[in-house]
Amino acid sequence: MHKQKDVSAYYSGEYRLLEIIDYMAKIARAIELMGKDDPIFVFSHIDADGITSAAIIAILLRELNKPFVLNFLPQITPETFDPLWEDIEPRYALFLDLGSDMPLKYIENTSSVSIGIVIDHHIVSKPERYSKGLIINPRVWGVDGGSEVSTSGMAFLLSNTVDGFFESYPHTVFYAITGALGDAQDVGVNRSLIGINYVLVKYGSQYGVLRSHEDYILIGKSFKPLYRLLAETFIFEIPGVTGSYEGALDFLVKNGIVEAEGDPEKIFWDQLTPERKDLLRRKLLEALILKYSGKHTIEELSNILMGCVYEFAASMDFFCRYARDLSMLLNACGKMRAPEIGVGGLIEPSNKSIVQQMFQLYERYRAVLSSVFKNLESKVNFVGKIAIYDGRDEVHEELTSTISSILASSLKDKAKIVIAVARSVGDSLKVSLRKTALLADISLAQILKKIMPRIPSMIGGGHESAAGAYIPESHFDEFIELLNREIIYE
Ligand SMILES: [Mn+2]
Repeated sequence: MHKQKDVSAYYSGEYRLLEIIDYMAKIARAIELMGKDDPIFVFSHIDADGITSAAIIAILLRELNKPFVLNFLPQITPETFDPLWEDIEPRYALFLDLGSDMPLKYIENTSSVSIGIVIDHHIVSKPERYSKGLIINPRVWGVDGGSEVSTSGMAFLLSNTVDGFFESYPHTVFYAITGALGDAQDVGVNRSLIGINYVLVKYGSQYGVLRSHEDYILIGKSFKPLYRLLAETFIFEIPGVTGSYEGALDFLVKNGIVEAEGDPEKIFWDQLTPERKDLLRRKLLEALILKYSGKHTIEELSNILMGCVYEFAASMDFFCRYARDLSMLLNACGKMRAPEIGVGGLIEPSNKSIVQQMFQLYERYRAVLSSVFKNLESKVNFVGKIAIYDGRDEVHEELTSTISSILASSLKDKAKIVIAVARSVGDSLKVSLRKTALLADISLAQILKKIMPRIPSMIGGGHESAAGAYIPESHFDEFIELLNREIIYE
């Protein structure tokens, strides 16, 4: 019933979706050859895209009766990955969302490997002929892996070439969309998905698995009571509401949206009548315009809050109604170093205990972040114009990027560079760097490149305004000093 053609029928772009799907069918046949004598080792990234991809592939491998072992990694670095890889001596390997070039190198240069598959959407070098590595990356076909499809979408297309897969697991297309949203690929009009992602939305809608419509985008609205939803929405600062549960509840009662006598824990966004939603919308805009009148018009504010919502509609019980909410839950699992809980929930959505653990991880993630931000002042030190959050004894390394991003916005008038530090493996520290507008024309990636040769065993890289590095603890002060020298006259 669902021939592969069905997917491409929705794609009017000039990209070669049919060609991609044909190639996927070949890869699916290669998978048939794998895992007969030895398990397939699957390595995946710990973010929402990696976790949804891993779930789709795990469901596929289980369906094909293939034994497999799933491992999650924050990234592939020789220090952490080599010992694992050498210990396993895999015959079959499958890499998901972990980049393309590095995994291919491991596959090609390891004698024990007989077939290795890489599914990814990051930038890839010009493809060479590989002897045993197979690569599925949209960029190979000229499709923009940054905005048009992520690893989860590619994993879904691959699985969908297997007969009966979609009939048995229609919800996997919702996972594909969730991965794309987790990677911020909602870059179309009204924050909609584009390209192959859009094809997948159409496909899922056609078969009743999902619905998309426009509404306020308030992340968490399917499972947070309304007052918490407002207090924990940070895209704007709503005066008196953002960051305060009491303030948010007052706001809702005062404006007649929630009754004072009712139990606030039981009132959710989706239960509001259209009239009340409208009233809430107006009151929110009134509060926002007081604060942002110089910067935004009321239409702009309303538009920033509005966007495309992707809703689960398959006829099965599912614990999370919106794809954006699901991507946030999965992301929290990864940040709390428990991606296996996230993938478990996706593989077995009816398993109440594992789903409950997902929500607990999200709550813990929020609690960690809010405790970090509560005592922020006392934990940030300045060296010149560098603000340093030293989380060595507070947080683990997965949290440094979130912390440095948020700090960079709150310290934008005080610091040129904001860094967050945590312990990593061995004696090394993970350092996450963000620059602020005070540091104009200089790229963090460039600065790191300059410093790197001077600090033994440092690895680092990144972009113009966001970067990260691993540095031996004994050289940390030296690193800060060198960093300071680089920016002192900027
Ligand atoms: Mn990704």
